Amino acid sequence: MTNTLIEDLKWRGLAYQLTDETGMVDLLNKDSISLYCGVDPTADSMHIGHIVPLLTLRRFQMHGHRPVLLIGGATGMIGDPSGRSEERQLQTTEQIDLNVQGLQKQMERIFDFNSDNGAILVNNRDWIGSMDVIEFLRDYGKYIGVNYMLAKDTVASRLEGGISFTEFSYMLIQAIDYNHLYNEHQCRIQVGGSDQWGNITTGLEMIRKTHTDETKAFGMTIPLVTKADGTKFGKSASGSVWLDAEKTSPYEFYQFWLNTADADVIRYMKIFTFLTREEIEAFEVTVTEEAHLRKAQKALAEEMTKMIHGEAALENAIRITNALFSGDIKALSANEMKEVFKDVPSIELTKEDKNIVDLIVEGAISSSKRQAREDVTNGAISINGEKITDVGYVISAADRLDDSFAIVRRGKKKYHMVKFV
Ligand code: 545
Repeated sequence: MTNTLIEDLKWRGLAYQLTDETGMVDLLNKDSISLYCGVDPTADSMHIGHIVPLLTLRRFQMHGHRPVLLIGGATGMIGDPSGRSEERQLQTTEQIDLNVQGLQKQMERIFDFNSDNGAILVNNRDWIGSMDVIEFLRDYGKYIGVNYMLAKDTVASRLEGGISFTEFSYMLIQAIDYNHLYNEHQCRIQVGGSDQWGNITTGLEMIRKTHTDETKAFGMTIPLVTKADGTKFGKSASGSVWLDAEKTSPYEFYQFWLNTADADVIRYMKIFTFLTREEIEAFEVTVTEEAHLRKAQKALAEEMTKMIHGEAALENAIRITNALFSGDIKALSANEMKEVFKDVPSIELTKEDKNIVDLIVEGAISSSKRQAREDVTNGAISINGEKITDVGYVISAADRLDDSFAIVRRGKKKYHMVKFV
């Protein structure tokens, strides 16, 4: 027997490990279910690698199932050893509370909270925070053997280098969560990245041990997103690609997806977008037949920017991209210029009126005074998108954007930022 959702997840390359595929197919064909995925508030924003399991939950939601989104206010106080070779630094409660708020806002962008199968947000601090040590050890600890825990990858790989009792116990808390959500929200599947396999299966063990009836709970992991050239996915020149617009601007976010290699773009469309199989297969044809048009990259960048930052931010990102491409940067606001040109070579000059030739010589934008004069008369120099051909032109306060900088372009594509201090 098959199930259209599971078939779709497999086609997208999202089903890495399933604890019992036949059982899961059976369950999904019979019922609408609830399922969950957890995120620990170790940061105030997720980056694009973190959202793949959440997007997968959203796919379940589109098929009529209910996503339960767990934010780990309790587990975040402990620190998941999964995928880590060293002990984590404990975080303060204040920091965690701030992070919880940030993450909550980001989840709201991905899910539908209002329909009949609207998403539910939960925080494990609500049931773990009030549990006492005796209850923990008697009602839960008793069911999971230390040898079982020692055999888990995340612990076994740390035995030599050392692992605290705190991090060793982490899997028990996540297991109690699954048990709790199985009872309280009828969650039947837990989804996570491949590093979560041990935690998820410990949850299934806990559910089995604390229920006498035949339990029907499953686990599923998502593969790590890879790049065809072997480098790490999700990094741009300036580091991780965050969902938070303050950390990664919508323009940079758009650019990140736009720069996807042909060898990766179709795979990413399957993993990250809600475009249909037919639509993605049509893009696959364009990648082989008219790759230079980069239609798939544009569609991927649009879908992702719209989903995370909204329509208006997407339009802005496209406008900035076009302005840079045509060289017509007059269309940009001072803030947009500052952002777009933050990585071009910059020089500092004092805040005073300055002749154009002197400015480009002092800024080493042209190589000599003679060259600078020639560049200006030839029309090769522009200030803030305005061509300057008069060698007597004086850069004054009127040319200083925000009274602090100007963008000088030499030739077609060489941009410099002059900072006035
Ligand atoms: C806690 C309690 C539960 C169920 C799950 C958890 C969280 C889980 C975990 N997950 C990771 C994580 O990263 C920090 C995000 C920064 C904002 O640690 N124990 O919270 C990652 N997760 C997404 C994927 C992951 C995983 O959020 O599952 O594999 C990364 O892709 O590492 O009851």
